[in-house]
Amino acid sequence: MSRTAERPRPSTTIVPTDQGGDRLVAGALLVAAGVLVVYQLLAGHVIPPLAIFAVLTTVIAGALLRRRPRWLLGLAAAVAVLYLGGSVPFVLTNLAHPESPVSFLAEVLLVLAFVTAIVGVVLRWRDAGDGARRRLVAGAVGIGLLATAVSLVAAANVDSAALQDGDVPLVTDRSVWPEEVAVTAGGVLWVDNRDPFHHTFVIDDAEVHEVLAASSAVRIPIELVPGSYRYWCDVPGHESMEGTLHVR
Ligand SMILES: [Cu+2]
Repeated sequence: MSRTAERPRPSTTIVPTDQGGDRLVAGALLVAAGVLVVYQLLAGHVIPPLAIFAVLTTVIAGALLRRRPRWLLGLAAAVAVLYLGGSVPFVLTNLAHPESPVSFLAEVLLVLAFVTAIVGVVLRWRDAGDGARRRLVAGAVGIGLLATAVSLVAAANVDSAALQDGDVPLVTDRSVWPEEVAVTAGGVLWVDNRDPFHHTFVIDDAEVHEVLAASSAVRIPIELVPGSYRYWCDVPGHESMEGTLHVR
């Protein structure tokens, strides 16, 4: 009689399968990838770091859904930590402007998705059950809905200034400003932000710093000594938005 034939396989060789845990991490990464793609479509141009993370998250999510070696989960967590760590300045500025719903909510969703992925990996490694995963998802969805409500209320309260006779218009579109604009001393500049993101209108030499909510305009009296001034947007990543204001 053979005893070895019926001996169960040692438990150490059994790789625990937890498809729900892997799907949660993969789903969170796919949400992040989707937000990154939509954000670039709305911006109207490719933003290389965001494009790289969109590809990375999609590839890792796809691999996680097909096979589940534990190093893939480690890679998923590492990419999430890398994104959150590398985007701190952008996250902080976008989260500080709920009145611009597109950039605010994109940032909220990205943070929630990557944090969910990281916590999902931890839960997976701890072999936590469905209950813990459900609470994680419910918490993320709840915060997302609350953020949406806050942002919509803030956006509804933005006052946008209308163009008045004699105003000199300065219109930004797809994060580009005209290279030059001329205004007479004592005149008014009507700065119109047509982007779904907030911008700032800054003239360092004159201590001018106006925040422009998404899809809104402000009127800025130009009380400056005639001359040329550099204006720019100091939102992180928008440094190429600049031009010259000629005051006559
Ligand atoms: Cu800007």
